[in-house]
Amino acid sequence: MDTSKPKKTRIVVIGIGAVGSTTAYTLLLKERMDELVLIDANQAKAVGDALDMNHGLPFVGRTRVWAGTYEDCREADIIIITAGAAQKPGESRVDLLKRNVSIYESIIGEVLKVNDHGILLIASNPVDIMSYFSLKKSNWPVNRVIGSGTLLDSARFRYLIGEKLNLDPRSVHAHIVGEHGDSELPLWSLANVAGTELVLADEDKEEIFTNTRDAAYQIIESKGATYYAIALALDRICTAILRNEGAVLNVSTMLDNYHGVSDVYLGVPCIVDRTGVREIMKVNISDSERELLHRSADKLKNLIQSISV
Ligand code: 6V0
Repeated sequence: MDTSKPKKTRIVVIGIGAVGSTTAYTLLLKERMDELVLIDANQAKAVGDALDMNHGLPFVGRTRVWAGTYEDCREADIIIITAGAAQKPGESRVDLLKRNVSIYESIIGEVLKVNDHGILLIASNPVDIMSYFSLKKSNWPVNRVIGSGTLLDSARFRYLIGEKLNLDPRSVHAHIVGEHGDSELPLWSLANVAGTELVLADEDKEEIFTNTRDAAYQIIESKGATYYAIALALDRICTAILRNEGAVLNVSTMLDNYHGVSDVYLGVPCIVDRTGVREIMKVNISDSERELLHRSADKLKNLIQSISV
């Protein structure tokens, strides 16, 4: 009889601000892991959040939650990084770049000292570039460095299509790809409900996509930050990994001749399982979508050059 105890699953969240704390709380409510570790430069915030969440355990279950140190990354299966500066009203995601790169430089360096087997799940913006930087800095296999990409944007897109057609967004299959940001693009050529093409007027499509792309600006304008939906998106990715699902999710990954695009992280449909990004799905796209994808990639490549990775 095998008496060895199964390994406990551990998720570490680094950066316990609006996104990190909401993500941690979402993971806790859904009982995704045995151990949840919170790390923040502002240790008091992590300690307070861990205490607050622990007081809720009698209502949800027996997850261990604590405010930790980088040493706790040693046993981590997934390390979610949401540390960084939040977007200010009117500030573009790319303005955050230089501030966040120096924060990541130190965080990834600390993680690497103790962990060489986990999955890095990157959420800080600009997420595609922070993911690219994390891959280069860690030198981990590409499948284990994942950006949240356009998963959130695709969720917003599906929600808005569902609203317009009076349908449950879970029944709407539609993808936003490219940068998580201003140059993202909708793959209308693939959007469907039960394999049936969407019946939407051009003006409706235009309105749906504009509201998808600009959703973050709208929310930040009204309450300063976005965190509920991204927390659910990060939970979705963690679930696909921990349950070895093989789920198709629009995460950000390194592209290698994807419709002619290489050496850049972009959100595209990927198969996600225990290994991380198991496979990139090379979906058929139209010529105009291909052109927009290239434009999105070129924009990010120019930015990557500005941080000389
Ligand atoms: P926030 O509320 O300011 O939290 C950031 C946290 O990071 C704070 O608690 C800081 O103390 C902490 N922090 C800063 N430096 C360090 C460090 N060196 N080590 C550890 N912790 C540190 O920001 P918020 O939570 O709103 O946003 C976090 C990041 O997520 C930003 O870059 C956002 O732009 C990004 N988002 C990404 C989304 C996506 O779809 N990928 C969606 C929403 C926000």
